[in-house]
Amino acid sequence: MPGDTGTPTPPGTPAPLGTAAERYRMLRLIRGFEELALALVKAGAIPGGIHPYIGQEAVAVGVCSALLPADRLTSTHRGHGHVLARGVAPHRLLAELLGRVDGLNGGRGGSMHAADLSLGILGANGMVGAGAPIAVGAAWAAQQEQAGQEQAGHSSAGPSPVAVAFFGDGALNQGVLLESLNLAAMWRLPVLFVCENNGYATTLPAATAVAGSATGRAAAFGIPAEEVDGMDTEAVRAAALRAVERAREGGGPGFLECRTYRYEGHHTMERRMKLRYRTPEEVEAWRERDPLSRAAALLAPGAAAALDLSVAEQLSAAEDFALASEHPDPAGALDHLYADGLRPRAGVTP
Ligand SMILES: Cc1ncc(C[n+]2csc(CCOP(=O)(O)OP(=O)(O)O)c2C)c(N)n1
Ligand SMILES: [Mg+2]
Repeated sequence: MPGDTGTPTPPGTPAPLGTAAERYRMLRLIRGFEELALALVKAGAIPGGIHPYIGQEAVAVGVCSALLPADRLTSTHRGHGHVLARGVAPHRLLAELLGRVDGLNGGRGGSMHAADLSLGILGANGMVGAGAPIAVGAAWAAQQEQAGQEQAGHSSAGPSPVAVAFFGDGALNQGVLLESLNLAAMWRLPVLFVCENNGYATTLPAATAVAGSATGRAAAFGIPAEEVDGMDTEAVRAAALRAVERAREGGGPGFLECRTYRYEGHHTMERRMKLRYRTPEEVEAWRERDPLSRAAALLAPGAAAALDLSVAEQLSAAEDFALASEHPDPAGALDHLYADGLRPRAGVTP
């Protein structure tokens, strides 16, 4: 493996997020990762560009800090923050964005399809709202397993795993989300729906697209819902802990609407388009509520600067690692498509 990326954590080890310092470090890691990825898009090294998560870090860190190793999550097209906050090493995710063989998924998934089953990450997802039914399925599986263990008389089965579905305000009008809410409520599934309401679906303001409210949708299905300041990691964490603990105890699904904002464009392509759907004043007002400054203020003097330095070193090693990794061999383009190997078309010799 190229590059010195420090002591590797064993696969399947979630990121430690139990202290305010660990949560600050993760916020900084996600911010720095995204800034590095933006630079690499500009340099032409990341095919297809990315959907930057800058500004929304408190949601990923706050929610993931409430999870246990056996929990599962589904992510979105704007998923780097969720994947890093759960514990994927930045050098593996960066190599994935660059399409290299040492990437998290061998460079085959890229930005919108990062997955790591050892961490319960059931995948980022390019389809708006599509992670919700997957999380509901994972929660149903967990509920069935738990019931099976109880029936078999295993009283020490441990806390019941939960599943988290992250999605944006754009998913609020997708039928699949409403179907997922319904099933989760009917079957009292241990699933947490996390709406990252950043005010826009691409360039469409939620204010002109979403009738009623996000929490009102959950309430219609009898699902307890909370509105949370999505720029405040500790507020998100507290709300996520409340919902997750209730779900583990058999109390059924929960729903958080995290009010947040993306500082960058919807996608890196937007930089070239000169779109004007937000005013500079609006962007600036949200930047003043930056989740990193708020998290740094909770630490001892000098602590944030020391963590910034260690993150910068980690990301520099991640960049070296990713850039030194090979591109996949085109001859293997059809590998991994089927569980039992390549099935050639009739009459075609592989
Ligand atoms: C089912 C579906 N419809 C449309 C799109 C095109 N699309 C990609 S991102 C996006 C906006 C998503 O907005 P939101 O859910 O608020 O997430 P955000 O981009 O704000 O993080 C749309 C419409 C898609 N990927 N999938
Ligand atoms: Mg949005």
